[in-house]
Amino acid sequence: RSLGLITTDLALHAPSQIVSAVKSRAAEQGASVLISMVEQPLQCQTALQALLAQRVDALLVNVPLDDPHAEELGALASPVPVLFLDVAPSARVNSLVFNAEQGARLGVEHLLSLEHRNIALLSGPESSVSARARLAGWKATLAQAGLNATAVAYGDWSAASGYEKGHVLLSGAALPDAILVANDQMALGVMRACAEKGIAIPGQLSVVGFDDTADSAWFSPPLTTIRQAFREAGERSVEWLLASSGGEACRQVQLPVTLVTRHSSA
Ligand code: IPT
Repeated sequence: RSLGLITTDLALHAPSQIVSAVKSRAAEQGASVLISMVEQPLQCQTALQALLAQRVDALLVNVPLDDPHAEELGALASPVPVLFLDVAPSARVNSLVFNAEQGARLGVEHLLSLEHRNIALLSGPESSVSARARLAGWKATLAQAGLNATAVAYGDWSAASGYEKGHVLLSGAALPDAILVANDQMALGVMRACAEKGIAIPGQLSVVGFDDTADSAWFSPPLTTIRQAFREAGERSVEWLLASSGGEACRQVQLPVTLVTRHSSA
């Protein structure tokens, strides 16, 4: 059996950890994985057609896609089953996605419990469904606490953008008490910006990331973050695809995320 995997930039930690899990579980099951990396969502259609031409039995797509785009790809592949990893729950396709809003809520509630009130967000790109859902969760949780969600900047998931936007968020007249950063790589850049500005983490600023990729426990200080169990997601995707024969009703699974408390928040 062979699986086709269409993925976003593998230089990013989260997608590469998902691919690693997919590859090893597929190998255990005697299945091969053909990987196609796209730089933009628009390239998905070409990638999908190329994989279908190589007669893959099922497809996994880890690219942030808006509902109509995902639905179109699902229809194009039919009857070959496709599972999407980065779509909104509203998309009428098979999906296995982490609960992004819940993740942002857990992060903000943790910061509120530490008595922080001025909680900024360093968001992922506006083009990403998951980044938008994390932003919505941050905003909603602050609103429920009667607080304003004003300080927001947008990065591109890279540490470099975290560094640059971290400088922007920290150069206003009043320093936020805390920053929820939409992924751990950007949090690494924020920490570097803080070090340059002489801002103590967690003394003057608490930082909470998102992902809990393998390096995050080794940041200095070790990063408090929202854990997405990428290995489990990759393994479950393979199980699902190998068991699916196509033509079944849509199956949508939402995976919970958890708060991992380390030393960057106090
Ligand atoms: C999401 C990661 O949280 C983020 O760090 C970045 O790598 C992004 O992917 C790339 O698209 S995880 C995704 C399954 C929502």
